[in-house]
Amino acid sequence: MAKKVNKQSKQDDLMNDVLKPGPELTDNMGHAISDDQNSLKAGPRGPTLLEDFLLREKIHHFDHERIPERVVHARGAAAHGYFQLTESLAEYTTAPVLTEVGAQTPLFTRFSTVAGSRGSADTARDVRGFAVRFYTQQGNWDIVGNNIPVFFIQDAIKFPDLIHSVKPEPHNEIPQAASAHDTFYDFISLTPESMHMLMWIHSGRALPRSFSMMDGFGVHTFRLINAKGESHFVKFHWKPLLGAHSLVWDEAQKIAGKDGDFHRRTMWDTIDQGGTLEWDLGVQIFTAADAAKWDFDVLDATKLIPEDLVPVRRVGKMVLDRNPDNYFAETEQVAFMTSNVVPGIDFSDDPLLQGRNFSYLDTQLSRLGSPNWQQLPINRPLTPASNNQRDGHMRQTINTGRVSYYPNTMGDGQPAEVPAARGGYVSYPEPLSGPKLRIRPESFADHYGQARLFWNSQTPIEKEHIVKSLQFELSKVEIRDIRVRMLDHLEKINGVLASQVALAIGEPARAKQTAVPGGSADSASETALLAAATSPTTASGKLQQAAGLSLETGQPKTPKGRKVALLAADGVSAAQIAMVQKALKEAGATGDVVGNHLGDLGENVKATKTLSNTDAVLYDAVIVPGGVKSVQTLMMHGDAHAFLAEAYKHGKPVAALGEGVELLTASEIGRLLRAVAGMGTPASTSAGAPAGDAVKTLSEVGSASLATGTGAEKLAIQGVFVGTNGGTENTVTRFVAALGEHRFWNRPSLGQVPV
Ligand code: HDE
Repeated sequence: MAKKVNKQSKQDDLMNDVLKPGPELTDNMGHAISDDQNSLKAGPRGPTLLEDFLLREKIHHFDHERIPERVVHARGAAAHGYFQLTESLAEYTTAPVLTEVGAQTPLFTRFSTVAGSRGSADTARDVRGFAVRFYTQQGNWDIVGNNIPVFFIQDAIKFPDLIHSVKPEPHNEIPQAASAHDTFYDFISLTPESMHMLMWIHSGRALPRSFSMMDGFGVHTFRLINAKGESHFVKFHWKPLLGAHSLVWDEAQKIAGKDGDFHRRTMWDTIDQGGTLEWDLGVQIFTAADAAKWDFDVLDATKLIPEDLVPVRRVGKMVLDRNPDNYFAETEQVAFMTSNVVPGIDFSDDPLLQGRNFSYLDTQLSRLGSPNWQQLPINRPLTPASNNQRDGHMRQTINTGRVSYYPNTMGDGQPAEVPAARGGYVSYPEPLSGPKLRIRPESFADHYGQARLFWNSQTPIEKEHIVKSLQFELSKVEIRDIRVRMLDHLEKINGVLASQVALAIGEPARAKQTAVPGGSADSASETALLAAATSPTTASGKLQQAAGLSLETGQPKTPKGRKVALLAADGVSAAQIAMVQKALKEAGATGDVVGNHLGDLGENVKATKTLSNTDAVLYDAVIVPGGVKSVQTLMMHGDAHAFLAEAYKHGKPVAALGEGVELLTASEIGRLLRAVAGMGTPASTSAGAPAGDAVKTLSEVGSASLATGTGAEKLAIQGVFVGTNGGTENTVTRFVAALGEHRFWNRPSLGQVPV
């Protein structure tokens, strides 16, 4: 029977199995252990005895502590939370989770990468899994989605091939968590249906800044069924309240080395410090008649429905606010299934979704090892399961009575079937007919039209990053034929795109006009050329561009959730540190004092990170507070110079206060900043200059004029903020507001920054 749930319900349910460590040590059978550190031996130096049941039990458990990792999406992290409905969809569905406004449904959400194994780095270029389980009154409902709204393939039968091609190559198990290799592009170049998704994969979408800054999509078309039994189609969306934002490739690669746990750590820390991660649930609802009018097929998972055709309606909010107690028991053992739907929600005939409905049930058996995996605490529904299934490995429940069949009279005919009128699940009676065929419908045949729609909808810098990504990945493909096949596909998306990639991999350009690619750095001339490069679309509802596809336009701008490095050494201005920390806190951002050493820097300022244990790529922005001694010390530190140069290169807000301005102007980027501010380059400025001299010289030449007048304004437009001791407060305010801009790509000559 349906049971009323609230946001607390699943936590209460899990508490039944939560085990806190007891005061005394026992083995698994409850025997108290007197010595857990020495095995039982025949004499102090003699052989270990077979009789040692304590040793055997401990090692036996250890030997079997691993289960197979997920075939895909092995690397993941999850959190608990709840969903609250703000707008009823009663017109479309009977599912109370989507009709009871204000009701809070507990949920568990797991984010993941696809290709890498469990220990791989969080920031690989990859689609992110975005799987949400609602523990509803009517049983579990899972939206097992991704952060990209389309998929590589149209038919489930191709999934093993796709995954085999992207996984490490079978002969040497290289490369880990990377698509930049021959087998992937061999397959992709023979699979034109993947071109739309490929464009997303090469965009910033595949490099999210954090889990809380990425969109989620159910991808497939689903159905909503209302009380009259009518069906409407629906696409599910998750829209992050912080906006969707991405890293850049150079950063993502460096983070993989500096902190492979970057995304899971950020989520964990946010929640641990009392914060939340939040998304709106959006729906695109449409009818079969609407679908029939469009020039693409809504059953084709390589196509999206542009928001311009069907706006996304925000109907509720997901809040993640509790970290799991145990990674294995919860995050590793959670077993999502696309087939977990509740009455009022149903499937479409998307052949990818149909295949998934089979796969997820099947995979749990080999991963969790028993048909009783649904009884694991994280998987069991809040509505108790009640049926005649019995036995099997690791059965947890003790089902009483003589009756384990239906129909029966000996058990009073129970558990009894539940008619639809009382909430029993009934599949939508879609009329079906037709010959049995292995065939792809004609309506799935356009493979390039929406790839062009995506391309056209990107800003110039986003196009540049897509080109850079393709240049990088294809240059790693060793077999030339494969590289050339890929260029043929890219040309069908856009000629300039194909040309710029061609130039970087030593092939002739395919468009008349070209620009010199800038290596790994953005090239201004290439970006300018790409700005004008668009292609006519097809299969896009007659749109040439669509809303919601670019990460640079239409995103909420907020400093919330951002992390700032405050570069400091002994003698740093405590007042300025306090001012920055206060402003960050008020804006919902955080700041780490990154010192020349850990701990006390004087006047109660504590460094929680050091120049050698952290890095600019782990922050959204950097600020250098004043304090003569502090700045003199930092001036001597190559790491401090590199910190600023790297943050600047990645387009992040950079600021300096008081004497801190001296470090900024003396760093590698000082020359560029002077040029921007229209001040020329003082000969005495060099990163390697002795500290005392540099500070003195630069004080005279630089900071005052950088911090005021038109020079300062020119810098501010590019996200660089300088404040003399008089004007620090205003500088900090502007710097913190700039965090919401995410990146400043209008900085000239970024390619010249040598980090
Ligand atoms: Fe999955 N997928 N998938 N997938 N998928 C799995 O299920 C599969 C697809 C997605 O955090 C597996 O429990 C097939 C699309 C996520 O635990 C497996 C096909 C989308 C997760 C499986 C697809 C996804 C998985 C591996 C082609 C986006 C991780 C372990 C028909 C809409 C969920 C497991 C978590 C996991 C099969 C395609 C998303 C093997 C056969 C499309 C987020 O069953």
